[in-house]
Amino acid sequence: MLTDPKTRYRPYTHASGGWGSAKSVASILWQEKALAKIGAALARQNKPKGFACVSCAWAKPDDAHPLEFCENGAKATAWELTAKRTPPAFFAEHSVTELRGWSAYALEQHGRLTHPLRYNASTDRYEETSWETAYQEIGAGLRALEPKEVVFYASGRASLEASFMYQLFARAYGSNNLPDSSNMCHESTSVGLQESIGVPVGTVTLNDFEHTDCLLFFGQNVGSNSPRMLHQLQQARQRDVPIITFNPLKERGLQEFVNPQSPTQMLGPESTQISTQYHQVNIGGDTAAITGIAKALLEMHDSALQRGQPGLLDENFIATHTSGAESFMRYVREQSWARLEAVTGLTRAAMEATAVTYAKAQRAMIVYGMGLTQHRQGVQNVQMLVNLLLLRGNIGKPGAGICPVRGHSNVQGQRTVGITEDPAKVPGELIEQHFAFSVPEEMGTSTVDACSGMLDGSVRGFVSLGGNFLRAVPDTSQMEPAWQRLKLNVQVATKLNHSHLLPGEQAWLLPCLGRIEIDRQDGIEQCHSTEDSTGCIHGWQGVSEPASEHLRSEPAIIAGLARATLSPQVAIDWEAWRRDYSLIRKAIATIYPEIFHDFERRMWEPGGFHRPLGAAKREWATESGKAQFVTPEHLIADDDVQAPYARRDVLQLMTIRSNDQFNTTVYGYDDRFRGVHGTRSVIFMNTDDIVRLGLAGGDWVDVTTAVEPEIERRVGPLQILAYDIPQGCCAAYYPECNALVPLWHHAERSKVPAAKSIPVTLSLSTASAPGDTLPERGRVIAAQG
Ligand SMILES: Nc1nc2c(c(=O)[nH]1)N[C@H]1C(S)=C(S)[C@@H](COP(=O)(O)OP(=O)(O)OC[C@H]3O[C@@H](n4cnc5c(=O)[nH]c(N)nc54)[C@H](O)[C@@H]3O)O[C@H]1N2
Ligand SMILES: Nc1nc2c(c(=O)[nH]1)N[C@H]1C(S)=C(S)[C@@H](COP(=O)(O)OP(=O)(O)OC[C@H]3O[C@@H](n4cnc5c(=O)[nH]c(N)nc54)[C@H](O)[C@@H]3O)O[C@H]1N2
Ligand SMILES: [Mo]
Repeated sequence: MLTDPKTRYRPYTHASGGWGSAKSVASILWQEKALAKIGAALARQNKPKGFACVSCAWAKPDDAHPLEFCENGAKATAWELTAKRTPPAFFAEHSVTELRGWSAYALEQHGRLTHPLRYNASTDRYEETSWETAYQEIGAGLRALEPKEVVFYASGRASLEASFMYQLFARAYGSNNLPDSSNMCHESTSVGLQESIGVPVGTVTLNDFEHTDCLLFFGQNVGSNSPRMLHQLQQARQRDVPIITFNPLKERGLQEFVNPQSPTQMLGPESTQISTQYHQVNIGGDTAAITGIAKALLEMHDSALQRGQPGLLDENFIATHTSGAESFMRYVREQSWARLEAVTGLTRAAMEATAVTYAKAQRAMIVYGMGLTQHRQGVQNVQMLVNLLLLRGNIGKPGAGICPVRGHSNVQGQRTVGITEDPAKVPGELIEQHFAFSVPEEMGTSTVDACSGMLDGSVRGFVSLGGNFLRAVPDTSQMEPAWQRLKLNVQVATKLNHSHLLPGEQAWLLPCLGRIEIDRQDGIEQCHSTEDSTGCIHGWQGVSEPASEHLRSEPAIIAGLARATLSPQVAIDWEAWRRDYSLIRKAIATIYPEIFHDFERRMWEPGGFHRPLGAAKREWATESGKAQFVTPEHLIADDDVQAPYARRDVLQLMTIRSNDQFNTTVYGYDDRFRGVHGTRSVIFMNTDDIVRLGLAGGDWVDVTTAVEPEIERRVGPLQILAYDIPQGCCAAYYPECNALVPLWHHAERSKVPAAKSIPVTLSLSTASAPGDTLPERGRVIAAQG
């Protein structure tokens, strides 16, 4: 909680990147006390024979910059290479109950875990154990449970090698319960794109950024979450390519950028303007906004034809390559401008302006993120983007296409090599043929299903390959007691987090090597691979000495668990794979030959090798054999919000990331780009809403979920910050606000929790405000311009 007298709000008027970024990196390097080591590592980040950044999944260029990293990648590196340690002696001093009261920041700042630990309920402490004892006890524990009672979660970082082993382990054990962080993230993409264009991933590569002549940007905060992409955006802007952004917030990274790695830009007065049009759409207003753009496009098309000029739709492409266009266009024409304006909060002129720019472009791309996927209609949002692209044939040609920005650095790759709850998505026959076990037929659990299973008692065991499940999922106050009822909880992790601190009957904490660390097996250095957001697969290798000699690599830990759990009939020589990862890659290539043939050589190609994507070549692996226009069923992304919407005191809350966090990892309490310093206990609000609700900027409020009142979901106190955000919308930080998201409030079909549109009400807090010393307390904080 915030007691820091340095807490303050100061609008950030500089460009993203620039000196602010350099300063922020310097301060974290200093804080982690390992300057030389981290500096040396950074020089090899995202480089051939270096390591792939542990932060985001953005693509790595083939001609890497001498310092191919960003502010947040540098922070992530420093976080992993910190000189601080959390050894067994630390746990002897602090009980688990005590540690539970620590902040996420304090836990992770304590440094890297060093030894395998087992929870002892009688002392309420984690105690050192040996690796072999841990494997044997966990193996016995898993064998004592029914396979369908156990969930195998993965957080999206582990390499292709570790991930492939992990899903085989789970399936050979008998479970398809393989959710990963993608279930809370881009699963709406995987479902939506698969149905619309026959691939579950984006179609563009870095090369397309060089050829595009229009970029539309929806619900992604590039400056904080994928800053290396700013280089591509800056280059596009230097070619005068328009960038049109739809986002309720005016994110700094989408406004201006100074490349912190360019001396001339750092010293000169020039920054690059990123967005040429910026539309502050209402939360959940994207489907309506795209409908409006499409409507304007159709109107322009019609009038061009009437004037005897060529139309603006790519009619040839639509006729040859698509299906469903008629119904979609009918829907679009039927929507009234008045309704579209009301739902989007944008003017007709704004939607028309976008259509005019879009219609001029021969090659257009759409980039998007969590602002679209984390809604009740997240899948539909994604499909609307595709609809807009299809109208002008913008898929399957250079400089055009769809670009979901994935989160975790290998989240896309984990799915590619079989981490999915859906057995239909893995080549069961090949697995059976080569490894002598059959893939279970029953559908496994998504993240949301795994949570429901914990709540109803049907899930009793949990194995976690990284991540912080308990803090990442919705409904914190329901999930915490359920988590404690688990019989068996196994966490493979690098640092301590709250998922480790509500242990059930039996719990283990298995510390692993981080990606930046040298992975030696029997004295020989191993390499790994990952797939980035653009479907490129790269090899990489750790460069730093491990944080402790007792750490094991993720493949080694999975091999140890598998040996101790599975029957010897499974024809996998886990020990051989552990000793030599090239054997794992060989097995991956055997099971997925189309993507991974000649894997060992191609992973070292500059920029990685690209997986084959039918849609990029206009081959549509969809039900109709064509790219599919999907007519929306709802104009608003959230019907839950609609029901109580009539109540004027209900606001729509989006949970967002600060510039100083990586998911549940809090690096610090500043959100520099949004001008917030020293605190995360804020709620960003529109000035008119503040006044209308009888509140004042600086007030401390409790936030309550406005649906399903039988269950009280409340977070607070948070301090009101008057901010430039559309009326009726508000924002606060994830994961602190996860307690407000009901578990059932998730996207249809993809089951991604609808973390970007939670109906909430506010009340003045009765709790004593945590920030009595705040200079701003009690006075209206000026709205950001
Ligand atoms: N430094 C850093 N990098 C990260 C992460 C991190 O936490 N820190 N996390 C990683 C992960 S796992 C992921 S998934 C990505 C997440 O990266 P993003 O996809 O950028 O996700 P968020 O930060 O949640 O922000 C989403 C953006 O959507 C906007 N938004 C919210 N609701 C709506 C809406 O209804 N419509 C529109 N148009 N916009 C909306 C918000 O204002 C915000 O700018 O980043 C990855 N990279
Ligand atoms: N309300 C709300 N909820 C959300 C979101 C939101 O926007 N709003 N975003 C969702 C999204 S997009 C995502 S991806 C999820 C994130 O969910 P997770 O991926 O589960 O969470 P992280 O915070 O990334 O996990 C951090 C932990 O991973 C461990 N770790 C770090 N590096 C390694 C490693 O190399 N190996 C291993 N084994 N462990 C490691 C550390 O112990 C660290 O504490 O949260 C989701 N939840
Ligand atoms: Mo994510």
